Amino acid sequence: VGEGLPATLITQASDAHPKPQGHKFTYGTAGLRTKADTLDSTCFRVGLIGALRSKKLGGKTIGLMVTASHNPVEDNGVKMVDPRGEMLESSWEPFCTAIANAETSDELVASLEKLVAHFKVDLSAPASVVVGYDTRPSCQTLVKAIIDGLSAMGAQTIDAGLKTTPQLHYLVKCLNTQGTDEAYGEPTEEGYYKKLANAYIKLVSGKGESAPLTVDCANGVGAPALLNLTKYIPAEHLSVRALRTATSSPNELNHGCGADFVKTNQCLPAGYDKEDVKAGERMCSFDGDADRIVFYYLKGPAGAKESFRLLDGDKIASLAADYLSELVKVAGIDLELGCVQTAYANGSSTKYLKQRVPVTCTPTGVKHLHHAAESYDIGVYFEANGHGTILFSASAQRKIREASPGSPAAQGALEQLSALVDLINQTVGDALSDMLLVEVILRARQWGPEEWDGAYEDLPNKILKVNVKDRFLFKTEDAERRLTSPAGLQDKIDEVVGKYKDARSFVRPSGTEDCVRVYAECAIASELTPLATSVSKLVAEYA
Ligand code: G16
Repeated sequence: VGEGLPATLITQASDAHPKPQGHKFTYGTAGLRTKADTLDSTCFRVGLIGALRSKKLGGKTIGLMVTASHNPVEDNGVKMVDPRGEMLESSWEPFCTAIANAETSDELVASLEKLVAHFKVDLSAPASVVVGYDTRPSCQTLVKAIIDGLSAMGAQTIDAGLKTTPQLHYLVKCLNTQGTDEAYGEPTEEGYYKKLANAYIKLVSGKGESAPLTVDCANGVGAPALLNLTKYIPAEHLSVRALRTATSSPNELNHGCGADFVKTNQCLPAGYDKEDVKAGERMCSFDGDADRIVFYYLKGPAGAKESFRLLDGDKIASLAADYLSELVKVAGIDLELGCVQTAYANGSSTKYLKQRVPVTCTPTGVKHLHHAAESYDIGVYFEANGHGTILFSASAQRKIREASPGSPAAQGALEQLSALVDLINQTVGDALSDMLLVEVILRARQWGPEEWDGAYEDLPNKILKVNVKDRFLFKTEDAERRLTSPAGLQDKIDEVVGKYKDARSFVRPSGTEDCVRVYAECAIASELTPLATSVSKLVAEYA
């Protein structure tokens, strides 16, 4: 108290990281993200903000992850992680945008002062920030800019090095809970692998040998992470064939592969026809920072488009919700399980889930889903694009630990639940942890992908991107299911949608790419393209 911002140090350091004049940055769906060559000043400023956030929380460790996840290699960004491993508290977001957009050093100091005053940050408190990054070539310079920001604020900096995004979230939670009753794990990458591997081995032991799983690593940081994880799991329990592991060819990142490519195009990664993929085999794709996963398989001959079957985030949610509900029932404990989805969830999945458990819909972005999932004892949240996890509340974990089983079956279910609490990365969606979760359930049920796929049939669906001059003209309400601006557009969309059977379509600005997204689904496959293109045309007319 009484201490001010180190304005001279900030100004001097800021001069080495000038803001591109006139450029507008926005804190979006997953933090600040745009073309990497414009991000130096933003990263420096994110370093300053990270230090202030840590000070605000009395020196708890904050995480900064340099990545643009599913975006192409020329993009980059920063995801900000709060002490329990969740995304930055949303009330800080507008301040981040204002600080990133301050044109001069004086404006920068003034905008930081506003944040300090608004949140009553005690500047004499210590600050600690852990920084990780993915495989993008631009990361090194951007991490240096962040560290300059942290140094100007006198924050303690922990360089975590190359990490997947969920590993960084894990580290943050471990660092903040070590030595307490809620200790989350050993705060090292090795500790992360050991925690997942030990839980997984407990869950699959005695369930027979694993059939091979083909993993598309998106040519990103998931490739070395998967390789490291497999060192802790005997091959009889997990047999993976890792493809698209070319991390030293930066242009290959997310290129024709990865979870976003597979989900958006609803096809195999490019070139898989030459990779000897067989009908009925399980395959999955990570995204560029390994926080998303989608599964898929071929029902018929390779090469035929209609053979491809996607098992996306919605299908993972249904698989997990069913399995966990059963375990809870057998265990004989009283826990409410609920699911959280976004508007992108396929209508069939929502219908399927709603017949079984409570379902909530939030806007896009794990930050929204995560918080909604916290209101259940067991909160299953997945975006259709494969980003998701499962949260067990503190009281649910206690009930699982302390329950006295009434039968050997109940005891088995409680042991499974307790191992699942450790297997599932409860800080954020995690491709590696989710991959193991799906493997556990399929092995427990003795299912192949076809049995899993049998839960419900997806409505035909499509996501299109429309490039517009100013995507911020598009504003939404009702969990992004309806537009409030541009005026009149929603009525036109409703008119179009009304012409098709069981149709749904919505429009929203992307928070990670410079485009507007159009989602469309309907009952009759041949009507899908006319529906999606009509809505896209309307968007272009109103833009
Ligand atoms: C990020 C978010 C996800 C979101 C995705 C697309 O994913 O973490 O929650 O679904 O962006 O968002 P938008 O449609 O706003 O561009 P990632 O994997 O790129 O970090």
